[in-house]
Amino acid sequence: MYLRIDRLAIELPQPKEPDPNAAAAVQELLGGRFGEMSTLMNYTYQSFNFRGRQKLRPYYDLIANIATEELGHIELVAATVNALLSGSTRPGEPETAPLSIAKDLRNTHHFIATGQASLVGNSMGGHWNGDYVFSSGNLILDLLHNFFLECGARTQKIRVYEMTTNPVAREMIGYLLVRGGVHALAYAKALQTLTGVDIPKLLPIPKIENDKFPEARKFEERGMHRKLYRFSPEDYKEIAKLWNGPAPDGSGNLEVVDGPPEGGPVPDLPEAPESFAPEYHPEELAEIAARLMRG
Ligand code: MN3
Repeated sequence: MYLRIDRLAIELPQPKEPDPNAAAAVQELLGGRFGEMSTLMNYTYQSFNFRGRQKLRPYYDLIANIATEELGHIELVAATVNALLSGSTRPGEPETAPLSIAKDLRNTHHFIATGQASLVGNSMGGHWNGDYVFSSGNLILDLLHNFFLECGARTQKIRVYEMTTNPVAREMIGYLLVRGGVHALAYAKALQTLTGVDIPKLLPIPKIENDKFPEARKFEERGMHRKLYRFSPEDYKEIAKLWNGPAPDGSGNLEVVDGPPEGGPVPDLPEAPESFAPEYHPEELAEIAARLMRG
């Protein structure tokens, strides 16, 4: 089962200007093959399908716990896409074509299929799909796949970072580079305990440290690259058997933190009357809210 906290993983800055083409590029990190939907669903199904959970508890706990953090990552990337899309168009009567700018933007689906909001798809508008989930049932093979997936995800995050200087996109990418680094190292260490092979030595892929990215460096200075959050009130405690010892960068010891990061507020997305989202006019919304308050 899941509990949910109505906060984002970080405090996401809100953009001064809309940037719908940056939103289109960021979609890859949400619904591309190596996006957060893929890390989420791979670890989720591997945890559902895990055999021998009692004997292999630390490995089950690791996969299940990281899966839960990934839920917060799809939420953060979706919030980034939404922030970048907000204000792309202005309210206006339909005959004035208030959405006309959208026909020349990278992803018209943002303006037709949704009310200027995130899609479960990639930067080219292709849908995320279940074929991206690898759940072989072989523990070493699944962990090896997860290590590969995190390295692929890191490569693509860096490429999107190189495509946009938008501070909202870069803040999100900086944070997820740090968290993805934790997950790649966790899977590498898990593989090392099972096989004796020094997999952590392969990192980082690609061969550029996170501290080259100012937005990632900021989170590392807060020690977030050493912390594995335990996303459960009582469970998944055996992750500490895998997540321990010195951090590879020599900055301190790896530690399990009980509970999620403090995070930040979920931004309140403005209404977009020209997209009929959410349709009601502000006065009507206030009236409905007042009615509900009266009970
Ligand atoms: Mn992630």
